[in-house]
Amino acid sequence: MASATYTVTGMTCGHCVNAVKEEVGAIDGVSNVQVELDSGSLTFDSDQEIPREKVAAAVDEAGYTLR
Ligand SMILES: [Cu+2]
Repeated sequence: MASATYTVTGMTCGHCVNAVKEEVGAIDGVSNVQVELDSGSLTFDSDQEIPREKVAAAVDEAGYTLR
């Protein structure tokens, strides 16, 4: 089990948080996605290391940017 922490920029409300949670949670092997609106903090667990590009693509898909 691996866990990862990133920072997401561009989120302004609870809908943004949910959109990021949904897209990142859809990555194969990812669980327990936590997103904090104020800090932009994104954390999740995964059964194996998830490449940063994959996380960035999911966040981008939601409409936000991985810093
Ligand atoms: Cu929003």
